[in-house]
Amino acid sequence: MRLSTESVTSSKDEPFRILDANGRLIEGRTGPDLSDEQLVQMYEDMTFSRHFDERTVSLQRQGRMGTYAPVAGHEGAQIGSTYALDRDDWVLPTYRESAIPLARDVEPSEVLRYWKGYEEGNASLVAENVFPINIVIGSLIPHATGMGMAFKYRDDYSRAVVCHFGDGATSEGDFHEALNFAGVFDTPNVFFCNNNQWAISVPRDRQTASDTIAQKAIAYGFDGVRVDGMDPLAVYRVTRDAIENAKRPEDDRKRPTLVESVQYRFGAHTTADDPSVYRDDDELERWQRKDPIVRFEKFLRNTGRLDDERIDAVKTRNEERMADAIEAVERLDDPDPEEMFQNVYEELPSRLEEQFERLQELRDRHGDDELLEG
Ligand SMILES: Cc1ncc(C[n+]2csc(CCOP(=O)(O)OP(=O)(O)O)c2C)c(N)n1
Ligand SMILES: [Mg+2]
Repeated sequence: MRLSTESVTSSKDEPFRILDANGRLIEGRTGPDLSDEQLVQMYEDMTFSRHFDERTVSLQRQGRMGTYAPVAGHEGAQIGSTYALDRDDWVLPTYRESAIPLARDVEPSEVLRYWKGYEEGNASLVAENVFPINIVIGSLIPHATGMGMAFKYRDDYSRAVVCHFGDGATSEGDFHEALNFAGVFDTPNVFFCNNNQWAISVPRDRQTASDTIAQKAIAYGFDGVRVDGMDPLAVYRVTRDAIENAKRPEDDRKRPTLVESVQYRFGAHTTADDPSVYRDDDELERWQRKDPIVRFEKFLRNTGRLDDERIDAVKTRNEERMADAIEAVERLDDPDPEEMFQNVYEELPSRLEEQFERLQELRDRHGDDELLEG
């Protein structure tokens, strides 16, 4: 488990971190190679993500949004790793990573559009080198390796491919196949595991008997590293190192890296879940004390980059940006339910054909409004 510079020091028990709980640089660690402006923008992106989350959950509760998977607790991991990307790199997020397209300048209304059931919202990500989101656990990982292989075949060493997935995904065959191929074909991949301790109601210790997820990289012949996912600066550093390694491997190094980002989801798995039935409030409170936004805000205040006035300005901008996005998405007509059957198969398999016909019958008999209420 080694990467260049300081992040090499990450050990089994202590994930690599740069900031302590009070937002101070840990002794011996250096700050990131980001300008003051970029650091404050990073804070704005993290706080916007939190606001986006709160508003979207509230809209879902009011019946104005579809099922949504909250980000809260993951902002440091998502924004820190996204800031480490170069413009031409690709990132493959899961359903939990709404902050990633937002930080890559995808319009918030497009991200909302996806969660409201419009496939077009997903398609718009591609312009910013963000792969379309899907909900099938682990399924993006072989695509990421395939993308890495394609760049290598084309002798294009200017791009890395960063793929996100959860701790639960590491139990899927897709994870193992993808990492095995990446090791054998030495592809420019960063496999970013958001270990948030739970896969819905399955705790991390029921997911794998390995001490760490990072150590699984050893079996595939490349580096694995653990990072504190609630420290955006540490995540930035580790991901940056991994991306640089993917593009400029030394002779004895493999290009791919497995990053285990150790963090916690504060909210429910999705708006269709109730975490109080399977996890303790104490655990949640312990992790809330490491809130990545509070910690980063302390760092920016301690170092004179942020004050009350600037924070208020960020808050106002976030609220206006989100209000505009909601207005834009609510101006659209509801998506056509027939879209559920499009864009996957050239020709519908018979089982889906039957379901499609059944939908037509129900629409004819009841009309869409009654159907949705029922
Ligand atoms: C192949 C597959 N199996 C099961 C599911 C149902 N499912 C949705 S989310 C989830 C848990 C995933 O947990 P994890 O990978 O840790 O990601 P997290 O939600 O914690 O970010 C499961 C089992 C699915 N979507 N796809
Ligand atoms: Mg998880």
